[in-house]
Amino acid sequence: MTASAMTAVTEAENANVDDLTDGFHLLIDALKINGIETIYNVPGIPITDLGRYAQAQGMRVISFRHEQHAGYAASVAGFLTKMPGVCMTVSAPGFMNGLTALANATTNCWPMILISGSSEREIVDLAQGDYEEMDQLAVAKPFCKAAYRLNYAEDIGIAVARAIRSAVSGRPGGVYLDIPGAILGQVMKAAEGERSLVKVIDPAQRQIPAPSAVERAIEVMKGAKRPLIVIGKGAAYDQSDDVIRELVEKSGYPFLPMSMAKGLLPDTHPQCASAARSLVLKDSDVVIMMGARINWLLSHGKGRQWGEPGSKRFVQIDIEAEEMDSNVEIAAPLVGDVGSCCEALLKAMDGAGIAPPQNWLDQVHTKAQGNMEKMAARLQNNNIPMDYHAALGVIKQAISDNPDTILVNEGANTLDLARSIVNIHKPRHRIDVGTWGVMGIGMGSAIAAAVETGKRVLAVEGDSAFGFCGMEIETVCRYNLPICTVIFNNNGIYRGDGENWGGGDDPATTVFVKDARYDQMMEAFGGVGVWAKTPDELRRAVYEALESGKPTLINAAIDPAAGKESGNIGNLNPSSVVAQARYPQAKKI
Ligand code: ADP
Ligand code: TZD
Ligand code: MG
Repeated sequence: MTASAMTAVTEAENANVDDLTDGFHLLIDALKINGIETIYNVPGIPITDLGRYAQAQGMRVISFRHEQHAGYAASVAGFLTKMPGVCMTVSAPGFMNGLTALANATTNCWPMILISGSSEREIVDLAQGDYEEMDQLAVAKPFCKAAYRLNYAEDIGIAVARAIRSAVSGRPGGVYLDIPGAILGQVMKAAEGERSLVKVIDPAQRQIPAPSAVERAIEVMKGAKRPLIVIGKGAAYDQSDDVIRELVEKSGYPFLPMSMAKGLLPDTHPQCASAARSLVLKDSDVVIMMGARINWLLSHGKGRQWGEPGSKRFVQIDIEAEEMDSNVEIAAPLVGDVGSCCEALLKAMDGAGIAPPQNWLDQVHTKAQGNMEKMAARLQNNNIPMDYHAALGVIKQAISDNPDTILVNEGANTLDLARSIVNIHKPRHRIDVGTWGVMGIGMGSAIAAAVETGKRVLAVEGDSAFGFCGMEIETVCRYNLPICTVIFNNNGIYRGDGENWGGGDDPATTVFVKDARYDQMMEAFGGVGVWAKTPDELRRAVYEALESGKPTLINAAIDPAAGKESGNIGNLNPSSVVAQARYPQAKKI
């Protein structure tokens, strides 16, 4: 301990307890003065009392069954609110469970702070075998944007401020804050403690693009014959919904929303080109990327999907300068926040004669209409067992009738088909597997969405995806959250009809227990459980759940033979001539 800290503690010991504070309360106060009101938590040594005290001090503390889901909840809170979501865990194993979510937050560019208690520093540093011993700070570093450790209670204020600023400034991301348990019990004078708190001023300042960069972008746009705007979840995060819409509408360009940018402009908007996705990606000549990375989700901007090599010029709006030229040349990089870049473009567009040729718009419109009509017919089917389209026809209608509902979505076929079928009507009303395509985000995301917005949530989950986070339905019931979980139960991963290729008694690697009664799990916790085998039963149960707001789980029986291997991304599975020769079954997938 520093000399000044030692003096402070000695002085504190001689003072009246009413004039004192401690690490627990300083941490709670530091979060609160910065507007953080919710902690996503799993209790245990050394942070059990921290959760209790936070609740006592008026914070909302949502205790989960597993840290990974508390972490996913915190990251989604960050995406929805532009403030870091806070996840709190115990040391080593709890910390490691939360780390996946921290890494996922960083990958998705969402602000989150993982606060983990840690063991006695002196013992950890000498590797003397403390309770849950681990050098957590060192472990966390590769997985987050920044990592800090506190050593004195008097530093809590500055450490929390630093964590918040790191999480939300520039490209947002995950931050780790290591709290050795002993610090929580450190005592200091309340007045000094209060002075040590730091309120973070304007941590995510607007970043105005350079005027020359705006001019360059306008020049590229002027030459466009077949323009396109791709909107990503960075734009959804930015919350400049009005100015984004103004830019899209003023330009008249067709737009393609990435999955979590759906609803920024409604999917039913006349300029929405989702139903003509292949056409616009292949044939466009100028593409404006707005808060969307050109990564695997867009085939790295190359290959057949993007048409002739060299046929595109990209304008890219991103807060992170280093993102430019990550995969392809960016003709006009615009470094800044989406709102400021759109405002600057809007001003510069005045009188610049930017209007897409009508024949391009007609071409896109005709293609989209044709595809939508084909799809509409498939969504009406009444097949039993249900296929994905029949079940998603119900979900699509339910969201259209209840557009304020937040849709959470994960799985393979369950994800890919829902993403293209279910229209989203409002910004930040779709949360899914994100950049990594990670399974198990569903329940944490649904809980955060309900807690942060107070809205109804509909979580559409593959049965495998649900299995990664299913125990959190107890959390949903315990906090009585208005979440309706629909499990697309096809008895397995991708399909439920796989066979053991060795012919043995063990089941195939991708199948689960047939007709598992997930609905009964929900009933075990006092929620509403429904086993729905027809579109009508599914419809009734979904509408009732959205009406009542009661925690509900609908076990929707889906044809085990309806899905495709890996949904829409089967092409990413490695393969070899050897394997194909050895296993005839490998060919038919
Ligand atoms: P999607 O998966 O929807 O295509 P990505 O997560 O790949 O979107 O891309 C989001 C991009 O948005 C990231 O490159 C990130 O740096 C950027 N970004 C995040 N916040 C902002 C913001 N406020 N303004 C501009 N760009 C942002
Ligand atoms: N583990 C994690 C954390 N993330 C993953 N993406 C996977 C494993 C691999 N995986 C997928 O990419 S999708 C999927 C797994 C296990 C499950 C698909 O099955 P499902 O959906 O039941 O959720 P469908 O409707 O049966 O396709
Ligand atoms: Mg499945």
